[in-house]
Amino acid sequence: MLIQRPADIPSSEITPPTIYARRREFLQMTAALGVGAMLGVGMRPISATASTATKISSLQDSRFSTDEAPTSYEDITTYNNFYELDTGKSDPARNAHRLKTRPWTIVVDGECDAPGEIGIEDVLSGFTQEERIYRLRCVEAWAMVVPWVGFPLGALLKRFKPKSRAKYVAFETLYDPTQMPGQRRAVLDWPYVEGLRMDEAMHPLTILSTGLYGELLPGQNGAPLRLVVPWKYGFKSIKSIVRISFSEQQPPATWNLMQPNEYGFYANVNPEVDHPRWSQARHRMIGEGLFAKKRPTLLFNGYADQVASLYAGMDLTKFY
Ligand SMILES: Nc1nc2c(c(=O)[nH]1)N[C@H]1C(S)=C(S)[C@@H](COP(=O)(O)O)O[C@H]1N2
Ligand SMILES: [Mo]
Repeated sequence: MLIQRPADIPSSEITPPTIYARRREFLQMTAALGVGAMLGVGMRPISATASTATKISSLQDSRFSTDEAPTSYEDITTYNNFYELDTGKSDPARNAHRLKTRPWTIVVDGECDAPGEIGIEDVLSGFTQEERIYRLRCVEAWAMVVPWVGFPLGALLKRFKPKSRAKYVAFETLYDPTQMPGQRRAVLDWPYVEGLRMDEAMHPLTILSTGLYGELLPGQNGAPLRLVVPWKYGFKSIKSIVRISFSEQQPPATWNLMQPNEYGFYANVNPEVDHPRWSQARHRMIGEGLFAKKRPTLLFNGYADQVASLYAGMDLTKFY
């Protein structure tokens, strides 16, 4: 969430030669096996990390995907905001190995008839995993297009039978300074928390993500389970979730608590509402380089047809 410095722009826009070499090997291998046709959109070229990543089986394509070209796997996994793994954009990728994501349990409680918990393996096998290519926009005027793997948050929420008085859903990230070195300093008020209104949480565009590019999520992107809300600024997409609670009252949200005049609870992408320290009217695509032309930002990040009705009658300059 810090102001972007030119040094934050990754140098990974050029695919390193070793990756090309491995990709050639892989192509030769798959051609020999007669499975070359399997290499389609959404499959990434083999890279140095491929050997450690686990493929997610029986993936379905989603009708909610954008047809924009996805950002490279390298950029998506090396240019991150995850302050628990430190504040530099390349720090999370370096520190992700400290995060232990198995076993992993998510507690679901609060205003519901069937509170309980669910293990990550049951999340992976119990909900249909879809590939959804979403544009995610961070608040500091950069965006990525990410082939997420995930499933609708609403499908999980329903299992715990929310009561009718539950008007909001609160989320909490793991707190464990032994695994998350960033939590040893009070950069933020730990644990990271976020919230959605119930109708936002139940909206089919809102997903819990378990992976990207067909593989399990890397730690730096919020393994093993993170939120993705494509019409909101990036900070709403809370990572490494351990608790989900239904509540009657609007729950606290880390950045909103920290700087309420800069980060609202709603955080809907809105070109007309500037951040006090920068314009939000245009944005840069990560991977296109510093000198590429910025693009105009769209209301609700381009998802207005699907979500504008959720905010009918609300003054979006007040509820930013
Ligand atoms: N727990 C936690 N979740 C978090 C953050 C964080 O620091 N801690 N950063 C947020 C911000 S500001 C952004 S832009 C996105 C970045 O997600 P990405 O690294 O997968 O692109 O994660 C969000 N979720
Ligand atoms: Mo962000």
